Amino acid sequence: MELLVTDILQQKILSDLIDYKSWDLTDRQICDLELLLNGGFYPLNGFLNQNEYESVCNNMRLKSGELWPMPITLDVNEVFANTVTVGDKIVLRDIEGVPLAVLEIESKFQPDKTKEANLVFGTTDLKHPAVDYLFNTAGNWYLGGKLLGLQLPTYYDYVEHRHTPKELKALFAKLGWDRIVAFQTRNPMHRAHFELTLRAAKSAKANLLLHPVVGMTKPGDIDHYTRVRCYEKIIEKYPQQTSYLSLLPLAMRMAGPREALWHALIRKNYGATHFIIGRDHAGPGNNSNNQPFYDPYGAQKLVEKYANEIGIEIINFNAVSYVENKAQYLPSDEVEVNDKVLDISGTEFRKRLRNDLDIPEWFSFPEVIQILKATHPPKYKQGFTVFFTGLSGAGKSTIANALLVKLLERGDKPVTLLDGDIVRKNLSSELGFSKEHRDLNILRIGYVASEITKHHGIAICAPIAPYENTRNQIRTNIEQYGGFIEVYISTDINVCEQRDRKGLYKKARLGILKGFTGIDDPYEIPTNPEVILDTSKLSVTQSVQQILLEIESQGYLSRN
Ligand code: PPS
Repeated sequence: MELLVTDILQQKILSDLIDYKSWDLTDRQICDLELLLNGGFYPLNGFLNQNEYESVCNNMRLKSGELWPMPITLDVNEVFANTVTVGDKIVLRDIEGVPLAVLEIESKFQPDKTKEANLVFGTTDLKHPAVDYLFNTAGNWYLGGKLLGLQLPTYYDYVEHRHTPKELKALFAKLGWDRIVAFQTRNPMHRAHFELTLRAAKSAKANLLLHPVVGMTKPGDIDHYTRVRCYEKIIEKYPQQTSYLSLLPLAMRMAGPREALWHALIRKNYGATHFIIGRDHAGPGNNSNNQPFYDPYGAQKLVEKYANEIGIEIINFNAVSYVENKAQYLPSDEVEVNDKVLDISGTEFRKRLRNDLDIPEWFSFPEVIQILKATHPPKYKQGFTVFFTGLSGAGKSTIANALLVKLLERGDKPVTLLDGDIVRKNLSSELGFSKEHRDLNILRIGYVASEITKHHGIAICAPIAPYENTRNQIRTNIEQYGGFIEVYISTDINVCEQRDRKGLYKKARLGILKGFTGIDDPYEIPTNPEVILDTSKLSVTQSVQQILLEIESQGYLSRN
């Protein structure tokens, strides 16, 4: 059931909006709001209030007793929470400020995040993406209440593949499909997925709904544009008029078993009658001890328990494997002792993609490989960032400039130098040297470098960047797109102070300049830099040579 108001009511609400406070929704909240409004999260009628939240976390049920395993909450920061109170109406807006819904606040509370993490995800390990999100991104206050939907978020990409539950159900009715098996995925589909879905549809005597998630998936996943191009090729491989592709704007939590139950309920809302649960459904990979977060068959076991009340039939599927001597895919329990099973691991597959090596047709369709190869260029075609860090006067700028010249001489890719002083003049002229301002300065540099890297260029950054956490944040962002080579200029502070080219150490010692790095402001030594250089022991040429060798050994520069 959709929560969107009628046009007349919408006009009235829009004229009242001026009196309401506004909350700008985060990417995840926009996904959640869309499914709340379009009925994908039925029976929810808004963001959970405290009672419902506790009931969902503890029992996977709403107060009414209905099954609902995932807390859907509107998290806000303390500053905003302090401006609103129970009974208020607030406007929820998208990133461009378009009002999407009005929330009537019924409940405002501070969650016990540790408890939530343990109950919902079974862990407080920050390697779990949703736990990390909970502790490091989500606000500390939750607002709960009913929603009045004004409009659904607008999309311009793949509009033809996007459907609300109502639209999808109407389409199935028109096509005369009354048995529909839904397949969830957040990855490009290869032959094994194709065979598995085909078998599932055949065994259920049902039509197939490819229902990939295009909202938020696991950080580091292949972007949805690339994936949808692959799905468009795959859907053509199924027997005609048996299968349909529709995109689901869900923000996944990677919560394994609980998530599988949630996925099944959502697919029921979208009109599916059957849902495939495979091995390690919605698993987030390994924890900090290198152990899987969830039992690979935990999802199947949990959903099984609720089989009688979920209202959608589950098709459990073991992994399928390619049996070379039979030239076909078989479920693992049908493989015989003497069969020769072929496999290519995820890591091996990525390596082959990146190095433009052969990927056999039994593993994936050539059309899919072609799309993936185009978006995974070999390393020497990718961009990278060389990120210098070190004290003032350590020699960052000198080496960065010499590296710039060497890279320009080679001419492989366009190079941009983001030196500390240049950035402070052009990008961050209003900033000082407080922790907050330094972080902002470094994050801006990191953002520009990530854009350069994404577009296959070379960024050389040379700020002090004294804080490890901020440097790591930038690394994570840039490594999605290409290389990140951290170069720690380890020159001792005494040497830097003796050099004192700008006379700043002297001023800092005299107390005229406050908060100077290394004197009365901290410098956190990098734990795992790719290169360490002490400019009191190495010449500029030697230093640059070491960096070039590191870049080459990582494969980001061609040898010819
Ligand atoms: S940071 O911490 O990364 O944002 O610093 P950065 O943008 O690299 O700017 C450092 C240059 O600013 C001058 N300067 C200071 N440095 C450190 N601490 C304080 N308080 C300070 N005030 C001014 C200094 O010249 C730095 O340049 P380099 O090239 O590192 O010597």
